[in-house]
Amino acid sequence: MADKLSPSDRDTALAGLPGWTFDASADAITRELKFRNFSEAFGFMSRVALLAEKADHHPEWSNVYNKVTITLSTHDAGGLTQKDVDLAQKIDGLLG
Ligand code: HBI
Repeated sequence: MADKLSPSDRDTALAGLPGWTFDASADAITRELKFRNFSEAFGFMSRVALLAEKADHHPEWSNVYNKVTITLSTHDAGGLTQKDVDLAQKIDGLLG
């Protein structure tokens, strides 16, 4: 199982993920995205789902029309780990 990131490792990781915010109460990172319409939002979610399944690491997320809110945390570890940072980077990579 992945270990929770130390506060300094977390800060270093967050500095490289400017679109994400840290939620201390959940020990998780969150990003909210807006697309032109539902079809683009859902297409993006499909691409994230394939990445997540491949990594066996899955987002908590919600979608309302063109808005997608993603929260990443490692449930097995009870907080933020490198797995979340890796998935956040892959998600950002889809955004071009
Ligand atoms: N996704 N976000 C997240 N956190 C986990 O701990 C996690 C997961 N997806 C699959 C998974 N763990 C499995 O490895 C275990 O639950 C078996």
